[in-house]
Amino acid sequence: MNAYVQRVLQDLKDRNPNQPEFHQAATEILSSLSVVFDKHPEYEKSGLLEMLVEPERVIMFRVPWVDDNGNVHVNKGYRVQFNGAIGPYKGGLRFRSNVNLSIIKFLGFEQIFKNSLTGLPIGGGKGGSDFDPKGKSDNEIMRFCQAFMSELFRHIGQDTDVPAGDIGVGAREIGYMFGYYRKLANEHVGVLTGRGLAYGGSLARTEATGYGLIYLMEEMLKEKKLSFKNKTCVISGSGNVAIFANEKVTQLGGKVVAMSDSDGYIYDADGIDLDLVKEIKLARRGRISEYADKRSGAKYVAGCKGIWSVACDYAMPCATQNELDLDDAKMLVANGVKAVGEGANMPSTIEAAEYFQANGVLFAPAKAANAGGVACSALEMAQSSMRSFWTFEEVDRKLQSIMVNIFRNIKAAAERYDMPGNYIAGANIAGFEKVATAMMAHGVC
Ligand code: NDP
Ligand code: 2IT
Repeated sequence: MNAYVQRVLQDLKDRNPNQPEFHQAATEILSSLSVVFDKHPEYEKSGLLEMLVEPERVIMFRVPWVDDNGNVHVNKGYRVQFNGAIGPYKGGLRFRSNVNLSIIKFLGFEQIFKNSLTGLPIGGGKGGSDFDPKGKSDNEIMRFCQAFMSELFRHIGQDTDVPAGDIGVGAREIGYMFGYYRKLANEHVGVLTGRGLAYGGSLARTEATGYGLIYLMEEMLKEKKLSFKNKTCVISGSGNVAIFANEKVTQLGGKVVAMSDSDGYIYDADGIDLDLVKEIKLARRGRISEYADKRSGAKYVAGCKGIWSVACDYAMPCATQNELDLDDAKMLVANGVKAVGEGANMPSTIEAAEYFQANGVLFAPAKAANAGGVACSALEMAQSSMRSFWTFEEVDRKLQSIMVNIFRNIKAAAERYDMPGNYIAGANIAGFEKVATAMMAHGVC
């Protein structure tokens, strides 16, 4: 590895102990960038990498709220404004009990390069809370969202930082947070994305991450003259990304035979009935196990990891970080998987991703493959600024062309550095280049 890159990576680990997810994301990205730094010694003189790995601002705050029984709870709130060189900070908010600073920093760091890959003017940020929405009443969710926004509102703005959803934050939470932002700031602007259509949202934002993943994979598959037609797919998760990835695969003639949630997975050899999954997971916020109660012929298996033992042509991890490890990758390869597309952020461990690549599996890394969500968020920001709306077809067409361009750019970057087919390196390099150019222009600041 380039000596400068190695030194900054070691320093990052020493100065940020107990942040394993952040170390993992930084290791993967910086390893790929080594070849770029070999060619650009001027970056070291400018301290570019030291600035890049340090968030511009980390906001941590308490979120006190009262449950339906009158008990007081105090959660941790986070917003990491990682890099604003190419545009306002942009990235989701995650509400999940395991959220901590390491997870928010890994997500924020990834987001810098992902957002750059979209070709749109958005910087990288991420936030969230260790609040667990499971089992909470609507009123509890509303009070929590209001408490969270009562601090966050002073740090965000349509030209400063524009949060959106992620795990545990969907249309309901965005609605409550937007309502409270508007009350506190007294302005109706595009300060959050993923808004409802009645108050400034964009058509196709709900579908965008899942659809975008499949659009990018389609383009990648074309390289080997493959498509989704009559192919068997496994998609982990059953949230926003997983559901709309399934919908697009099905539209393209593929068959999804397994999906999961954090408790276990379902297998349905006839192809999963997506309307039933939507009814269980979106409409009722239920458990995926209920699917097997309603469909004879389908089975439910406890434990979400087992999903990778299901044989498939294409696998799409769409749940969470590190959900697919080396053993899972070996199982998938042994069962004949031909392509993997990451819908979740960093779902494969470094070893698993390397194993796929070493065994000839087409591999679309998260920061390229799931960029459709944030890209569509940027389209929502554009529509808000114009005070106008595009049709579903217009947004979908723009999304598709963005995903095709991302694939072409990551492919070209990998080839430029003599690593044809290595889309992990291609995505990291292509995402980095624009951010580096902007930061060099801005000087030491
Ligand atoms: P949702 O909250 O809608 O769904 C999350 C799904 O993943 C649920 O099925 C959930 O199961 C499952 N899950 C969450 N944590 C775990 C875990 N520790 N182990 C196993 N399963 C788990 O979130 P999204 O669909 O929006 O997000 C999924 C992934 O996609 C995340 O990595 C997110 O960062 C990424 N992403 C999301 C984008 C978006 O626009 N929403 C954009 C780009 C990336 P359960 O029901 O049991 O909680
Ligand atoms: O990880 C992600 O890209 C997201 N959760 C979406 C972020 C956004 O601003 O739409």
